[in-house]
Amino acid sequence: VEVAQLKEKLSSESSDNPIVKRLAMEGSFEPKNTFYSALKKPNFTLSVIAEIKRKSPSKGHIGNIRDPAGLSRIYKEAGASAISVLTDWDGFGGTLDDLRKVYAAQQQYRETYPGPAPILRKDFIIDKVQIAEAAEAGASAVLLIVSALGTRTKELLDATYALGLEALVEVHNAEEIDIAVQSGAKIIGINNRNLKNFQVSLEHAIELRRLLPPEVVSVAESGISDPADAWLLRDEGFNAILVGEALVTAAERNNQGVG
Ligand code: IGP
Repeated sequence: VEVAQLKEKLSSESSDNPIVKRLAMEGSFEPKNTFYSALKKPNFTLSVIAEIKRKSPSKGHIGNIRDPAGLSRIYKEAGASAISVLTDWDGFGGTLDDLRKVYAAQQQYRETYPGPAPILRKDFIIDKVQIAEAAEAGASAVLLIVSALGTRTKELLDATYALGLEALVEVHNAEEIDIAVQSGAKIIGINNRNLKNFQVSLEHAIELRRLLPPEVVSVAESGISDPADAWLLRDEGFNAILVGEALVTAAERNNQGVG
């Protein structure tokens, strides 16, 4: 991702939203911990973050998803612990409006245990305004990608916490794990997909997970399509997996909320 390019198209929507503006300027809240506690279950219990994803640069078309709210209910009722919503339009065909709809749909579980699934805003976040947008739209957490942010990871993580949100901090190698941990990350996602060649390697994620401090919640991301992969990752100690394509195509096969 070209950070300069991202900067250019940034906050088209947010610039005229007074709530986002106010949040970005003066936000100071206590993080609610909903994302962390949704993912951290007793040892050897694997949580699933189910993703709403229409297409991707590496795979092309994945699913039409006319009704993201309905798909989020299917995910929730199938046992998902959290919902990830891609809000990047150019690469993934998602919008912040998808996230708003998913938030509204999840509110119907307010009176049930353990309540609505917390929502992750999945996007290329490089500015505090995008975190304020996420908060305003109903997200509990945002994705922060260390390979895009480098030494700015701490600045954006601090901004996330100040807005009362949590972060999934994404890493690809040992050096990025160091940056994430030193920046105060509490939830770290190891991306199985190598962003340079799009190859997926679970072994790579398993090796890297051993470098995480024990109190950090570990998430394995990308390319997980087989229950055997999930069992393996669970046995290796991952707290959660993040699954997009396999769940979208399964729902589409069953004609549920997709297509
Ligand atoms: C989901 P998959 O292979 O199950 O659809 O992958 C998720 O890990 C992937 O969408 C993802 C992603 C990202 C997308 C991981 N990191 C960063 C956009 C930006």
